Amino acid sequence: MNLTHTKLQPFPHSPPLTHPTFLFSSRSLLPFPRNLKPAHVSPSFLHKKHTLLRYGCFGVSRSRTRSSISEVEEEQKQKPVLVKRAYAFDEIEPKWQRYWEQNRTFRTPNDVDTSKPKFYVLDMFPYPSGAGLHVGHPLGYTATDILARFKRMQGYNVLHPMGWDAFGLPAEQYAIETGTHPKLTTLRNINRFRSQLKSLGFSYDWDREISTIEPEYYKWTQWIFLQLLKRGLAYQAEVPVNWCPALGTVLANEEVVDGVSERGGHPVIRKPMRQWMLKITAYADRLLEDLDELDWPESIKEMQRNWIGRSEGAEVEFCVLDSDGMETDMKITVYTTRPDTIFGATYLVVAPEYALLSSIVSTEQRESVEGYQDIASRKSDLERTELQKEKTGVFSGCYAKNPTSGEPIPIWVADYVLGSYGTGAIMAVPAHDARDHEFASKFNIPIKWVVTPNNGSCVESGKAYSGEGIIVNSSNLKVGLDINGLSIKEAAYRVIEWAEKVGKGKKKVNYKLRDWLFARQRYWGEPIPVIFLEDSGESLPVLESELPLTLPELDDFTPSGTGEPPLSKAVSWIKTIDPSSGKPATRETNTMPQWAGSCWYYLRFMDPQNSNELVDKAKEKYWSPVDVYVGGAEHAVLHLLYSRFWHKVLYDIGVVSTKEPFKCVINQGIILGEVQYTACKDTDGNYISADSADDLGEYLQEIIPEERVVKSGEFFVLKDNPNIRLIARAHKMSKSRGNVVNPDDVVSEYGADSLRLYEMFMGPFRDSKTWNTSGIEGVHRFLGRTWRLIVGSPLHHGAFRDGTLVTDEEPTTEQLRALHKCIAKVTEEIEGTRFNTGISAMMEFINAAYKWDKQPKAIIEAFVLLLSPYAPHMAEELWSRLGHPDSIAYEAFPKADPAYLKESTVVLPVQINGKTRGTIQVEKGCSEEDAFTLASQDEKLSKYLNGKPIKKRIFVPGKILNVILDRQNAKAGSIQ
Ligand code: ANZ
Repeated sequence: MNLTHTKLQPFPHSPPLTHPTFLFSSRSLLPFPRNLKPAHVSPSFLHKKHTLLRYGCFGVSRSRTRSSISEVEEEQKQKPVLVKRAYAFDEIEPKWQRYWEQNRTFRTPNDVDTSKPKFYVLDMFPYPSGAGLHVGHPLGYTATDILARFKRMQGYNVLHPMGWDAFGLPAEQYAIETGTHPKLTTLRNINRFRSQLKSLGFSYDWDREISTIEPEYYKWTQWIFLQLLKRGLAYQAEVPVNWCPALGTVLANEEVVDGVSERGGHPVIRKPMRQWMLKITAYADRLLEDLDELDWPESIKEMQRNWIGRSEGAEVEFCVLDSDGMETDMKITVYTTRPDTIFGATYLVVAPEYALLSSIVSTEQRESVEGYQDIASRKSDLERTELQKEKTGVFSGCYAKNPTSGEPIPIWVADYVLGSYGTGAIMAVPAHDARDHEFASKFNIPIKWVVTPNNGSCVESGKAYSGEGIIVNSSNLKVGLDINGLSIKEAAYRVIEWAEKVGKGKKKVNYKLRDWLFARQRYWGEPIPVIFLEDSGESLPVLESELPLTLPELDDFTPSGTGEPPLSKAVSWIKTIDPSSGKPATRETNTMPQWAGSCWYYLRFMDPQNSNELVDKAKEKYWSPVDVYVGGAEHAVLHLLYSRFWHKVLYDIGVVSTKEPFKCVINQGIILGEVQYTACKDTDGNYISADSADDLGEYLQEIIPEERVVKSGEFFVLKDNPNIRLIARAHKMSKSRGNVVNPDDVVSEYGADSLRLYEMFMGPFRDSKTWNTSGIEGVHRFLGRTWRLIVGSPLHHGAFRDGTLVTDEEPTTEQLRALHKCIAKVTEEIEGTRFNTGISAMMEFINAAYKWDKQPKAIIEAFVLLLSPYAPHMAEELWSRLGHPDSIAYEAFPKADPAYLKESTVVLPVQINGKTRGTIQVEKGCSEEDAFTLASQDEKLSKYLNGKPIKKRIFVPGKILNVILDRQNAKAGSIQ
């Protein structure tokens, strides 16, 4: 697959930068001809700018505020609107993007000097969807870019790559609907993503770009599969899938909504089919233990622990009885974490899909059991457990013997027991398990208490007691077991010991984690490198030397209708010969799931062109592990667990040198759409306050544009009627809501540096935040101020001068103090990934610098270096204007000098006759006399002090100055 980049023209010598105003048509946002000067713009039309930004450019739904904004829109259609550029980002940014591209500035050479420290910073690579980037993408990408640029400047070898997780369902669905080959759609989307990312100035090493759909890449995905197969970690099994008879296809979980197909709403059932599975369960313990070492958010680690779900208990056999109550050869083995409660097991439950069910069910009950099995087959595990409001079940008509009490207990079939966990059968103890209690109460099954609370209080009969306690009612000398009086822990131990002795059970550790279903009945995925001999059906791996096994070309991607994957239509591809026996064989037609390619891509970035190995050993040793991995919290479990699993297998076979792939994982927060204000109205159309709307029962809602809203205390109210409180809510950005912000629009309006800065400034990196257009205007103004401070205001003809305003003077101590404070803060905040507060520090610096008469070069250069990871385009431009011929990207990041960080002045409270009347700012070592002089000169304090006789001064250096006036003399003086 050809992923070569489009050739770029060499960039022309940079033109003088033009006037900082830019004109857009309200409809198209195309620049107006330059000769249209601001003088042509009427003031009323300037006033509309704000409205345009809110409702025109950023894709905020027009329909949702139809009535309120239609008027404004109508006016906008008539007139062009002025948008003020704070500086000429539209010229600077493309210029530097071309420079970086032509000079391959961010290329990490293959032969880096490995004596230098390394920093591998990675984004979760995107699925290149047809919608292009949304503003959520640049949030994480800007953060990693800042880290990459920062570390480069600190002398690290930095690996900062980007690629595409490009197999997937949407391209295939689009192919089915339109006949367009998924490869075409995917490549088109990749091109769009790439150019969008480049327009944001990210410092990726594009020479290392990879895509999971390239045969040179998936050759190694297939190679890993063969290694798993060799070690018995890939196997075939009959596993239930979502089968839609009407569509004749297997559906992915995300294509099934409430038990019907998302497309067409046809019923979907769970049907067992031959599938490839990966034995992730063999790694369950290691996946659990090694979590402790990782610098990951505790919440993700906890989610992974729960997903793996280790539980310790026992398997115990219950003998099935015949209709005469006699023991048969049939046994039901249950899994329990509470063997101590076994005397209280008053019934057994088997899952509807329990394999032995048909052989135990009585003739009378067969019909109702089968009906129940059919209904249960349509439900997902979630619907059967968490979402199920009321327990359901049917009696099997058959009994088993409780091995401890010796009593016959009924066997029920219920879907709250899952076939896929434990043994698919449980001993139900209604006295001590809430689910069993609910079930037993509903079906009138006896409830027997076998645990009593330690404190001697009685158990409540209305619900299960699952706490600590002492065992009661649990002795049967006939079977040699008496656990009465023991704690639940001791009792559990004793029951397991007894079961092992009499051959009726054993200790058992179970995991919630299931083996990974590793096959899809789809076209657009990696072919599974396996063939089946035609005569015996035996499966054999494709030889490693034959990899990659490329995906055959197909014109028809529709499902076959029989459940056979679309690849079964590639008739000539399927037929093959087993090279070792020469026997005819057919190829596997299932493809790998979407997770496959993303399981190991971080390794390929270390050595993307290697055709002999997945990754060169020395390169892997140098770059592993990924130092910082940034992405959405939605990948907390599956992606991160699957890659850890593959990584551990690769570790075991010597391909990688570390036990874990990602040292530190950070989840960026979600960006919610702009806050939407809604007013409530009664049925006559009168506004009512949101706090009283609920009393009204029925009321209408109207979306109110921000211009008509003001904040009042902690609430938002209508500007023209503050009694009307509004509902303010931010929603997830979604196409249907129409609140999606397109980063391209922001870039063309404010520039990439402003977008980058804004996304970092919105709030703490890991928190969810709401989009707010005026926030971008704020950071854009800051960049404009920075530009004007260093370059100056535009000249009379609108263009900016060449070079800068900086002077060669020695900086003053005050200037050095301001700079080093800023260096210390920005460094500390980048290291702590608190990017927002780093920006505040730079804003403070610029505010301070505006008060200086001169801008010494040494100070300004250091500031530009600080700014460069955040706003790299502007920084490069300023750096070159400051006289540096090379890129700023590898310049040393400034270091704070502690000598300038010490606070040299203190604020001293001044008391007059014991009452604090004001403060003065004094040097730290300031004398009493100097402090008093300063106080007497202070505007506020002088009126208490001047001309007044003083009795006493109390001065505590650095803490307080207290002046006691001589009242007596003062009075005497006035009499005289
Ligand atoms: C008797 C009992 C008594 C139980 C009691 C609990 C409390 P975890 O911790 O999740 O592993 N169980 C076993 N297999 C099941 C299945 N396939 N579907 C639904 N439930 C199943 O939970 C293990 C407990 O969940 C087991 O211990 C079993 O109920 C139930 F006071 O056995 B117990």
